[in-house]
Formats: sequence, C-alpha cells, structure tokens
Amino acid sequence: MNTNKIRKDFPILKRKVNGKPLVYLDNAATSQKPKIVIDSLTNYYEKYNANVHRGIHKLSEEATQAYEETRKKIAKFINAKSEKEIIFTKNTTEAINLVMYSFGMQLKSGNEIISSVMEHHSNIVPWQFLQNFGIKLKFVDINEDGTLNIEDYEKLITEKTKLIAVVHVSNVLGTINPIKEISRIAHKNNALLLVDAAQSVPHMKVDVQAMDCDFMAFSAHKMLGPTGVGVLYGKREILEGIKPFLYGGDMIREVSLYETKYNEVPWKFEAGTPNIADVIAFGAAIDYLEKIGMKNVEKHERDLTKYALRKLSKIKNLEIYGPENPDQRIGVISFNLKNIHPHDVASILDQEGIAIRSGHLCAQPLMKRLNIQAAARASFYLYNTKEEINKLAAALLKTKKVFKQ
Ligand code: C6P
Repeated sequence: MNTNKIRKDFPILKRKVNGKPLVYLDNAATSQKPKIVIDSLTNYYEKYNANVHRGIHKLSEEATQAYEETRKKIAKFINAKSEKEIIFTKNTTEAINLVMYSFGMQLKSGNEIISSVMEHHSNIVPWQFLQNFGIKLKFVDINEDGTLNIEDYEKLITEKTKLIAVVHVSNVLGTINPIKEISRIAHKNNALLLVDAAQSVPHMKVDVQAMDCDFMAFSAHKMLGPTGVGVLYGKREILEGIKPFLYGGDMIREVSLYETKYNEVPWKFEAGTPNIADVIAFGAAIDYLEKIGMKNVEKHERDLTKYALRKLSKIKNLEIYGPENPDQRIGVISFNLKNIHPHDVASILDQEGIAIRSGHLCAQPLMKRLNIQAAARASFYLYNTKEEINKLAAALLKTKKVFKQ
C-alpha cells in the first residue's frame, strides 16, 4: 500500500493548521474524504439530481440506479446474502434506534437485553428507553486488560434474554471483540445479536455471515464517505418479521384511508426522500476502499498502532488504556498524561497542527469503569504515517515541558 500516493487523493491533507501541516489523528470521530467522493456529490447535483423510486423520467432513473448500486456495493463489502438486507439510515446511532423501535418494541415486559460497559452511548441509551416498557438491561464487564469479560455473557444470559448488543471495536480502547463467540452464546440461548461496527467496518474486512450477527450498524462518514448516511444490516427473515421504523412515503405498497400495506424490505424501513447524494457518494468511498483492499488497510493500521504503542509507552507518566497485546486492538489509542487534563493536551497538540479527540469520548460508563473522567485519543486511518506518529510523540513531550513535567 502506497501511503504517499493515497495521501494525494485527500485534498484536505494539504492544509496547514496553525502554520503547521495538518496531522489528522481523529479518524474515529470522522474520516477525511478522497476527491472522488467529493466529486461524486458534485456530479450528482450537476448531472442527474432527481428523487429516487418515483419518476419515470431519465434523471430519476439514473439517480435510482446509482442509489441502489451503493446498496449492492455495501452488501458485497460486508458479505451480506443480498442487498435486501441493507437499510440506509442517517448514521450508526439511527440504525441502532431502528432496531430498538422495530424489534425492541415487540418485546414483552420482563424480557432482557445484554449490553456492555465498553459501549458507545449509542449502544446503551436506546436500550435504556425500553426500560419504560419493563425490559431489563444487563451489562457485561471488562477485564483489567481492557478486553470484554466473555464469561459474563454465559452468566447473565437467561431464557428471557432476547438481544445481545455489543461493539465490535471499542472507540476508546481499540479492543477487537470476539463476535463469533458472542454470537454462539446468543444463538444457543435463542437471543439475537446486534453488532455496533462503527469502528470496525471502516478498518478491517468484516463478514456478517462469518460472524453470524443478526443486525449490524455502521456509518459512512467514518469510512471516507459523507456524513448523513448510516447502514443497518439485518438478516432478511428477521427484517421481514419486524415493524417499520418510520411511516410515510416510499415505504408503502398500497394505501387507503385507514390501512396500509408496507413495501418489501429494505424499503419498508426507508420512509420519505432519502439522502440520495450522500448514499451515492458513499458508493464511491466503498469503491475506493475496495480498490486498496481492506486487508491492506487493516495491515497498515495494525502496523501504525503497534508503532504508536511502542513510541507512546516510552513517554514517562503517559497511561495508555486498552489491551497491551497489539494483536487484540486496532486503530485507536486513548491515553492520559498524569496531572494534565486531556483537553489541555489536545489544545497544545492543536498548536502543532495535530488533531486528536479528548473528553469522555461518548462512553461515560466506560470512563467510570476505568476510573477516569476523560481521555485523549489518537486514531488512525489509511493515510496516516509513522512520521505523523513521531510528531505526535514529540508534541506530547513538548506538552509535558509546558506543564513542567
Ligand atoms: N464515535 C467517536 O469519536 P454516529 O455518530 O451515529 O455516526 O456513530 C456513533 C458511534 C457508535 N458506535 C461507536 C463504537 C462509535 O465510535 C460511534 C461514534 C465517534 O468515538 C463520535 S462520538
């Protein structure tokens, strides 16, 4: 993989920030976009802007074809059995909310859902809403090394458990969770499995059939695509058995005043005019990633993560969270410098042109479990380099000097 060549495809990487070349290490929040994705948006608006699934005219036909083409590309990208298993949403959060409403509202009082303390808020807060209807929540803990305590699943699961909701790769710890193993436990107990793949699908080859998950959620904006598009994968027979999420135009087959026959899946779940331009541009992002190859993307990020772990662990009084074994994690390194607030760390790094995230990282229960209030986080993607990690390490040493440490 030729990183120097790849970097030329991303116009923003030529930018300077505070007089320094941009070092973008906030990829877990959102990724940058290659020119072909940006061009795809302009091309749609300049050449074939029209609503989808509605018009007989040429423009509408072209827009519909390009929109549905992305669905096919995604199905292939995650090895779904069919594009009918791909639903477009606004983001990962909305995809999980879709399952919460459509599947969750069919549950009965006393039923149980198992989540974990490792989750992003978007895989905790929606399930909390179901507590209003008597659904009981249970949470799997983490081990001291930042891996999930898999034995907890066996302990917590009962015949009342209807869903396990788990993150594939933690946005804080970078931990890669053993989804196949969790899937076996769920299915042995007649529960379904939802995987939050917001931080895995962009960075590694993910195969929904091999993992045997029932639902999987991810966002386009974290994988070179535009904001405003997310995906819910669902096994077709399960999607067919649950109610729509939103009601109105396009999700119908036949409407009379008091009754409606719904469209078939996946359109049953896509009410109203969708985010056409951004879905089409997401297709361009998938093409780009496919061309480079997800195995290559994963290898590059694994190398960077190993290099960064080695480099950062040499800095005195810098605590890194998550598994020490670099094979158990990818792409994300959260840390704290002793006695320096992570927001101060991020501000000083910003002066050096380095963008990282700091704060609770949308995972307050995990912060509490780690006994911290907040953390700084560097996260990598295919265009990052070892030189950028050297800059990060140098800027962290400088930060310590500013704080006289
Ligand atoms: N995490 C981060 O900086 P949305 O915002 O819906 O596209 O993605 C939500 C989400 C769900 N699960 C995980 C594991 C995530 O990391 C995220 C988004 C970003 O960590 C923004 S909060």
